[in-house]
Order: sequence, then structure tokens, then C-alpha cells
Amino acid sequence: MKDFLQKITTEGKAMYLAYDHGFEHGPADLPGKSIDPNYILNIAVEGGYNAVILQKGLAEKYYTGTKYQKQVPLILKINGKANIWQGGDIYSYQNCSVQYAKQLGASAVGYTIYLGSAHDGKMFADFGRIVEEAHKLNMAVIAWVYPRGEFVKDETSKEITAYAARIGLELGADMVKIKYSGSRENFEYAVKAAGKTRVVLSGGPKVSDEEFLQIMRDVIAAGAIGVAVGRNVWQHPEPLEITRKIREIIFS
Ligand code: FBP
Repeated sequence: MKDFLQKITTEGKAMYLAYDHGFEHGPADLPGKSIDPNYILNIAVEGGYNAVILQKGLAEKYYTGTKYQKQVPLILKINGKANIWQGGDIYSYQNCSVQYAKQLGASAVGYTIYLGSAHDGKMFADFGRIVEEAHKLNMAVIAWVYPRGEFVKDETSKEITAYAARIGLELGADMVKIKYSGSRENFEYAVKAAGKTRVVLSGGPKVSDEEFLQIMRDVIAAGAIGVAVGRNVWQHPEPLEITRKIREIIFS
């Protein structure tokens, strides 16, 4: 099996800085300096992240052809949705082709699947096609798999999180990004379900340093290879300080 993850991992481990929140949550999620994409790109470089995660527009205007392109790899998020519609059954439309992601300098593409939505089948179909396109171009594919919708009683239960991880494996993802399922034991089950697909933690809303670092310890002990973190780093008053602590857990 070809290792498409080589460019975005270090000895099989990974630390990514996610910054697609302006789209997914709106500027309310980007307090203070974090509204400026350059602020985030500097954290990604100085923090030694394995990649920064951006939507197409940010890549075009702040990454491609700039100094950052040489300093930190890019994971391009190629679908997205806003958080205004609350009518249920979400579908996150693709807004960028894999080919264009490659042109922008991406080493990998990311795509969110809402497992449990009435439209999850369409997202599975999109994802299946994206895997074929990306692998032909020698790019890795990361599945954000988030259980959502009226039939999902608990979005972070042990069983549904492992199901999310398994969907990543079954669809051919090189990596799956899933939420914390409450304990090391629960997360271990998800890592097991993901098989040869690598697992990273999806950071979540800002919590205390102690809480976040404990979650990091749990998921790494459970077999995750790292984290794709956003708010817990760039909403932090000392982003490089918390980065250093996260790094220590992942890479030691
Ligand atoms: P965070 O570490 O800030 O949670 O970022 C991870 C992420 O997956 C982002 O890529 C995305 O914008 C966000 O979480 C979506 O989270 P949700 O759909 O739960 O609001």
C-alpha cells in the first residue's frame, strides 16, 4: 500500500493546524488576531506544524506563491458549510476540485462527511470519487467524519465514533479525523475500527490547557497519530506555548 501521507507526517506522527472556521462557524469564532490568516500561518510555521488546513480562498490569497508555501505543507479542505441553516439533514457541498487543490500546492485534501445525515450517501459517493482523483495525483485524502442529525443520539459515543472511524477505512481515506469519544478506552476502539487508516483527533472547542492536554495524552495512548487542532491553539493567549506542549505529547 502506497504511503500518501509521507509529506504530511513525521515518523508516522502528525500535528495539523486547522483554520476553516471562518467558513464553518463564522468570524465570531476568530477573536482578536485570529481573524488574520497571516497570524495563523505564522503559528503554523513557527510551531512546526506538519500542515495547515485552509479553504480554497485562503490558500489562493495567503498561501500559494508566498513564503509560507515553502515553509509548511497545505491540506486543502474541499467542502464546507455555514452554520446558519438549522433545518436538519446537512450536506456539505464540494467547492474545490482535487486538481485545483494540487495547483494551489496542497499535499492532501480534506472532506467532511456528516454520518447520519439523510445525505450521507451523497457524501460517501463524493468521497469515493475524491479518493480516486487524489491518489492518481499522489495526494493524501483525509476524511473528517462527524456523526450528525436527528438519528444520532450522542455525537461522541464510543460506538458512533468507532463507526465514523470505520467509514473512513471503508471509503479509502488515508486518515480519518474524529472527535474525542470520552476516554482512552473508547478511543482505542475507534483506532481499532479504523484499521490501516490513520486516526487524528479533531480538536474541539476551547477548553482549559489541562483538559486539552489530557485528551491529547488519551488519544495518543489509544493509538492516534496526532491531532488537527484549531481553536485550542489560535484562541489561546500563547499559541506557541500550547503548541510546544501538544508537540511533546505527540512526538515523544
Ligand atoms: P477545532 O480544533 O477548532 O475543533 O477544529 C477542528 C474542526 O474539524 C475544523 O476543521 C472545523 O471547522 C470544525 O472543527 C468543525 O467543528 P463542528 O462541525 O463540530 O462545529
